[in-house]
Amino acid sequence: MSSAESSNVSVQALEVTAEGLDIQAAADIYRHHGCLVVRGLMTRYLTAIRRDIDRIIEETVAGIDGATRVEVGWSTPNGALLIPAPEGYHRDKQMMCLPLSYHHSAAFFQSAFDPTALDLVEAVLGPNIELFQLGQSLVKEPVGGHPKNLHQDAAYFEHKYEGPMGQLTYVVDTDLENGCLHVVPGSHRLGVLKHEDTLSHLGLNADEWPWERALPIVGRAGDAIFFHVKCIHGSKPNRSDQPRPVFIHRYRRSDDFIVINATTTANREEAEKHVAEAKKDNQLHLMVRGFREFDLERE
Ligand SMILES: O=C(O)CCC(=O)C(=O)O
Repeated sequence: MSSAESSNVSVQALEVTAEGLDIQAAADIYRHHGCLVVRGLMTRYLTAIRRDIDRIIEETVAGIDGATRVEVGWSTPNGALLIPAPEGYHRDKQMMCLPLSYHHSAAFFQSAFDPTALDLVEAVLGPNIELFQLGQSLVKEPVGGHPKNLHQDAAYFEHKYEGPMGQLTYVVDTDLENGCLHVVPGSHRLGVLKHEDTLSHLGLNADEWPWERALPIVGRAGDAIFFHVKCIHGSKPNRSDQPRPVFIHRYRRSDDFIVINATTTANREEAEKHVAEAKKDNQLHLMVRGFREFDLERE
């Protein structure tokens, strides 16, 4: 194992509780390990967000027959992303990404402004922070819903500076049976690794990066896991009889921007040729803290 990984890190070393949170201590854990678990951080938003996720799941199921082919699967009319279902499943397609976004759900948008979460993000990224993209929700369907192979988000969106700080929240109690997140503490110091095309899109080579190299984070609904854009993470299939949804906010420095955007090895290879052309100009997102100064270079 590389020296950048801390093979003996326990979940206890990564976790804090939202109540009475010591922001600087939490930020230190994040900086050191590239990941941090804040127990109970998002509990107060759950009922409303769960209601909206359930509505989107209903809309998505109703739209599956009208789904059209896209590069990495199928898209339903409401914008959900589907991938091939596991063998023996009652449909040929399963849900992966739900169109839960700041355009769709006020409850979800409000939760992106959680003051404690933003204090923590500010302690790591500095005073001027924007939302990266429009938020995300992933659902694993019951009885074998997709695994997300170990990967770094930087394989999908590599940034000029620090990159986004992700915050993934469990919407239901999540454990080894229904597909809890696994993280590799310290892996954010490994640089961007070579990824392969897998069923769940870009992923690390499974022989080189077996699940045993990662630490499972079992948690309650409302627990939030912060992870660095280069922190290796992923989750196993959902073997329970209920869906396993999560939602994700991503925050970045207001001057940061994508230099490589990819979903497959082929389009990543192409994007790598254009790094020098990347600019902030068309990547202004919504500010959640601080101020964006006028920048003539950008305009
Ligand atoms: O749904 C999950 O558990 C994994 C989410 C994830 O890995 C990602 O969004 O990058």
